[in-house]
Amino acid sequence: MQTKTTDLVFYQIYPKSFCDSNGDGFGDIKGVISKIDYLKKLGVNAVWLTPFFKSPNVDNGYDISDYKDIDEKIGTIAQVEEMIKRFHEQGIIVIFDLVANHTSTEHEWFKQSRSSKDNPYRDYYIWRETPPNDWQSSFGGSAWEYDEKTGEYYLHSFAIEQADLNWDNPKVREEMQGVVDFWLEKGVDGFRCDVLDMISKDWENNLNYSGPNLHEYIRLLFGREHTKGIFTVGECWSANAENMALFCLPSRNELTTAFAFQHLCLDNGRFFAQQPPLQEVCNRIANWQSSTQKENILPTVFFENHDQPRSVSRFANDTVYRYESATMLGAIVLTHRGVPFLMQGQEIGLTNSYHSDMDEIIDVESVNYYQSQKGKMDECELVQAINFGGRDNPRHLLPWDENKQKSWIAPYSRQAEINIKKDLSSDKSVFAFYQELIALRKSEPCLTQGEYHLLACNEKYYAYQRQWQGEEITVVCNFEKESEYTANHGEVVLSNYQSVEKTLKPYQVVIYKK
Ligand code: ISL
Repeated sequence: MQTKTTDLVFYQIYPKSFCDSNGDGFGDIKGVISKIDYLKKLGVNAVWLTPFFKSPNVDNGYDISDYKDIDEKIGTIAQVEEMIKRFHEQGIIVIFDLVANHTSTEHEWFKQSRSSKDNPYRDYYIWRETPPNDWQSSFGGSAWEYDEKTGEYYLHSFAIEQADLNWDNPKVREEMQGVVDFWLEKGVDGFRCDVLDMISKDWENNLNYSGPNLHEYIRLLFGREHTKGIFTVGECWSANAENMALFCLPSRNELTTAFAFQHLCLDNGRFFAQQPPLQEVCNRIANWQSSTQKENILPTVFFENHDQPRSVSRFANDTVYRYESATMLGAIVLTHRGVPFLMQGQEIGLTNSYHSDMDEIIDVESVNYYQSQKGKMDECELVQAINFGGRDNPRHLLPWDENKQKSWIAPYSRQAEINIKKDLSSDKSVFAFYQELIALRKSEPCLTQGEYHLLACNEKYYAYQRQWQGEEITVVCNFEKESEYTANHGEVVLSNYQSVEKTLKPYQVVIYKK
């Protein structure tokens, strides 16, 4: 990998919804290839593609039935290799998703495993005569599913159709090393590792994550001679200021960085239609910045991914101040210390999508929640909660223009008003602001190398500095109300309003340099 880790700016591609090259309603690899120019123009130099492997798609590709083959609607292995080559030609690195905790129940390993208790694959999964605990599936209901054929229960931390692998079986570890190597040989530069801290369970303390062998298992994947230099980012819900270094200190040969979620856990649960206070969200980012800096490790910086509602709707204003909100949130992601990640569509300020007809909602988590609450909760409130927090929000087909296309998922409800073509030709283009932010990050080592210092995070604004070799870049993010800000931080290098006055406007961001 040639680009220095601190210089990376990631863009997350959800292949099924990025660009559909043949009009069958599914985004595909050819579509991705056709838009490399667009990503180059934006300025990103790294992409993460969510799973596009063979899958029955109960959980949109996170239920893999063959790790070494790809979904035929999305393309062929030859096209994937071509895509990697084309990205590399443009100086863009490519990481894939490694779903190591579980497979689809349609995976050959599971089919064998469930067929009899003495099948050689039986121990690839976690079987018990009776449920040993009351673990719940993330998507609702017990995490233990009774299987009639052999009269035992298997563990599924997610959907019933996603069985947890038994990492304590050395064969499973070897298989997963094989998966990593298979894609490295095809040219991929690294992996985003799905729920990585769940591959070792802590049975003793009754936790389905952070078990005693977790770090050893991660090193088996990424601490091998040929895997040490690759880029890896773990999705680690248990990552916090205290344990982050255990995952990411370079000397440990585990991960390059990790996604932690404290700043996205302020909603009182996913289906609770109320914005968390932006001040608290920023406070948590600030804490994360300070603690990782102290430990000398690199954090990630992000607001969105394919599991999160759109940030403008969730944290700011998605109507009159949509442009200002989207650009201010973009500035936060792109001016901190660490590795920034953008979700496709964030670069044009896509909002949540509104659907009153619940038949249009298809994500397994939202559907399960709707079924479980229907009749118990007020229907309007329920619909609102699902629209506000549901995982379909980031997954609609990317609106390249105003024309709704045939699609596997309902189209984005505001496509006529918000789409890429329109944004690119607008005076207030969110894309153009992101371009400027990324260009600024590339041209100012202070933003990639500099130290982070919190100036203030109060009910009015969040202000912080980056400092490097005598240079100083200050970022002031005003929240929803006008507020006075008189400190002088030097010359203004970027703002999302035409003018910068003593009174900061709603969602105004100002970047100063001294
Ligand atoms: O979305 C969530 C439930 O509210 C999260 O807890 C989510 O399940 C968690 O972030 C793990 O996510 C990852 O693994 C899941 C998959 O559905 C998500 O899309 C993926 O990002 C199971 O593979």
